[in-house]
Amino acid sequence: EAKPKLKDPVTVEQGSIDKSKSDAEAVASRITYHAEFTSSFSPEGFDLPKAYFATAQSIRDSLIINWNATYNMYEKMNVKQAYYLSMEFLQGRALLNAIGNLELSGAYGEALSKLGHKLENVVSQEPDAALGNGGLGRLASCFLDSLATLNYPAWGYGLRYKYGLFKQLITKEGQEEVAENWLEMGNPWEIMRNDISYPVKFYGKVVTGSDGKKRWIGGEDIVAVAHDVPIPGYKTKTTINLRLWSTKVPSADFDLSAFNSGEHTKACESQANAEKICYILYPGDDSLEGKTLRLKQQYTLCSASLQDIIKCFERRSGENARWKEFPEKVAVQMNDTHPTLCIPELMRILIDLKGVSWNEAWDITQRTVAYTNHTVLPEALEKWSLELMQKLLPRHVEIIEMIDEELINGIVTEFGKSDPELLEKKLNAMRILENVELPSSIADLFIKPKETSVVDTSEMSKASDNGSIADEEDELVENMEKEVDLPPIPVTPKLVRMANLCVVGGHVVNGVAAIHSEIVKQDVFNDFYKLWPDKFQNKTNGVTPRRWIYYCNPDLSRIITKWTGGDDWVLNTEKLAELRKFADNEDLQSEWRAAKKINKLKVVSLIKEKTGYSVSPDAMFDIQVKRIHEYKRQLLNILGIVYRYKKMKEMNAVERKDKFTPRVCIFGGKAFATYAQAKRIVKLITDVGATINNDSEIGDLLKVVFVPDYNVSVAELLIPASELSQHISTAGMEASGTSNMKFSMNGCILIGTLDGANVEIREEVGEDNFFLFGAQAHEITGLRKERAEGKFVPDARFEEVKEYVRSGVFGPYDYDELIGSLEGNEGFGRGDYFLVGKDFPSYIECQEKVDEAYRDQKRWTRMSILNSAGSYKFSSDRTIHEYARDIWNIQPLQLP
Ligand code: GL9
Repeated sequence: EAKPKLKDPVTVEQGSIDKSKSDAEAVASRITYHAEFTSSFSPEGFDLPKAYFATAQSIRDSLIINWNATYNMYEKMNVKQAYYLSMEFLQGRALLNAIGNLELSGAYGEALSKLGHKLENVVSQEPDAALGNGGLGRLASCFLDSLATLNYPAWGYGLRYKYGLFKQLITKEGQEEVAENWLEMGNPWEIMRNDISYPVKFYGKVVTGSDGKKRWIGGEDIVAVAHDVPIPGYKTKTTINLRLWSTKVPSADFDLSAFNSGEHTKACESQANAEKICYILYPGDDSLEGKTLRLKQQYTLCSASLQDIIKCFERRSGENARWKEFPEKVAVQMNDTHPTLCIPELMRILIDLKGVSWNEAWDITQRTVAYTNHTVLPEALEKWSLELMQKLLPRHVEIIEMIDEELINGIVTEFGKSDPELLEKKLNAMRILENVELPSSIADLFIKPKETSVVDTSEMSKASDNGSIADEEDELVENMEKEVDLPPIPVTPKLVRMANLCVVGGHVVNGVAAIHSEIVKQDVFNDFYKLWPDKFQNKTNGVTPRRWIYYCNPDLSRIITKWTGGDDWVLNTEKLAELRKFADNEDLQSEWRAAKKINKLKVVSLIKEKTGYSVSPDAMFDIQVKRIHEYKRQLLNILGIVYRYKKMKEMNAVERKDKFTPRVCIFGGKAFATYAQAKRIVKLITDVGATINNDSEIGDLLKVVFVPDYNVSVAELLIPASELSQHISTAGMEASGTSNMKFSMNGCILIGTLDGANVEIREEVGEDNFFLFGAQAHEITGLRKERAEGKFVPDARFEEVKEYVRSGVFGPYDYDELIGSLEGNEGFGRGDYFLVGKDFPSYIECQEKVDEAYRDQKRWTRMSILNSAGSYKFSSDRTIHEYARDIWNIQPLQLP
């Protein structure tokens, strides 16, 4: 684009863009005002980056006005408020969403075109706010959108990471990671609150005062500073807040004399130490330093947020503040176990600083907090070294020990001492502390010596679902392995089980899809469930229809609006069901296909730009995008493709065309930086792509592309263009999945296992409109056992495909470690733990059905329409209403 100059005189308009003036003129003058006065760009020119900042700043004014109004209303009304604490928020871009929610799209489009730019080009200047990893972080962001839209009094709390989730480069070697410097040019969406900061302490010691009270003193002090990100609701003034903490040293802490005597690095050390807490999400935790940093991050989030919440409670309640009423004003939701320290932190503040008794503090804490579980992978359920925690948070460990002791007493009371074996089993499963001696009165019941835990040495345990804590066991075992001759010494590190603490300390535990919540009750936390059945709930995930249909798929949205008779489906997704009655209507069908084609064309360009490959928009777009993980089985997908390719090569051109539907197989997703097996999968996909895409015999019949650096913005392009999407995890392992919902909403048909939310999606869209394959969750344990006993006979087609990869058709890389993981019976790391071989035959047979269905475009379009129509349950608005009603007990409150 040419660089237009700013010619118009600047008019300064303060206050909100009122509706009468919300025309292009008013908006344009607001943008030019910011280009001149607020922007951090040089005065000449008005290029795209500058246009983006000025545009964002102009809409930010309106957001601030609404933010303030919302805030003041909450202050005045003193209603109960929910606080969503999460280490991750995957916000993506904000500009289009803000303009759209304020119903200013037309005005902004026109204004920008007057100023020489297209709105869509300006919008695409914005870097993604990638303060998250995958589904868990994106869910948090969808929830904020729904909370604001539905006018619920609620805030999000997180950390302001200086670097977003890494940028992924795809090179000849596979994935490479580089830092994502998303704040480099500044962030127009945040308001730094210099007046809102809290001290956060680490290390030090606990002393008991003459009054018998405990005090945590000494140690390292840092300060957490608030950065507020306004979250506008759709078609409402309600603008809630995402408060992100950054860290620094207390201002008095600068060592001036060291600096003046030339020790510059030393003088700046404490500053650097404090700031690095918020450098990146999930810093590598193989080292003790890495583990310490992660624990500091978690504690910073909990401590700063709770201090803020408590201050707000005291301010709003004034002189009437009564601690036992705290849970009537405050609901704290812990997004997974990362914010577990909320529990001992709230206890500490109440007891040590506010003088509340232990029993009352415990009652308040339990009634205030609730916990969402997002994964059943045992290696992803966080456990922290007790020793590390004791050093970093000595007072919290005392409190956790107390809670553990009370839990032990409770378990003894419940189960009695008459059956020591049962009692021991219960204590082992339910205690918060692991490998920590029991009080002697109870330990005496068990005569036999304590068993030592079995140590898992596999790579898998390090590559947990969210890159979570690989505990000290790994380190110790690695060291042990080096001393070849010595028999392994049993290792029993003392650990704190964060999930158990969450279950004990909160009033509700919820899973994120029906099948997952059942597994949570029947398996992961079964002992707790039997004891407290009422504590356990299901809250099936959802996604915001604003971002995930309305803004990312404008062409489809227009069609939906036309055929459902209005755009109220954006708020009431139940309206989507009305599309059902037109599923066979030829006019709708052809409009539907045309919209898909437009979206596919955008992706054709994206693929060309990012990978250099040319793909045909007439082929079926078959997509799998999600974090790369063995349980998500990208390996099954790529091996299916390899099988397809091999069969094609064995046929002549006519046979090939007859048998196969042309496909573009698209992959995207990041592998955790230290997860070697996941990185090998990325490498295999790109190698297979390089071979197939350059095979002139195959041409447009099959293409395989890996779109680098998958993130929210890329998803917004890929999802509307997809026709088939893959959700093929080993049954029982994907807690929910949320992209499956987005795909279905956008008229994409799913191929998947009966796992996570797939189960419910299939129920809603109808069995005929979902491609199902694979073993079921209840069969998995048996199948694994069968394998381990050497009873599994692999399908010949699976053997053939592995052999083909090993033969070097796809290049010289040694795939033995990857393919070898699918072989043998030895359990983790080998022995096909994720049952790729078991599901392979049913997967490729299901893919043949997909080919057949696609050949009949009428049938396919009908299936596509029925997916959108049946997806209405998966709006995060529905999910949020359920949380508000069943867990938080909050009511909507709207500005006049
Ligand atoms: C996850 C689950 O794996 C997903 O199945 C689920 O949809 C989301 C949201 O509930 O939570 N749990 C989890 O730890 N992650 C998930 O995506 N991980 C990341 O987000 C990195």
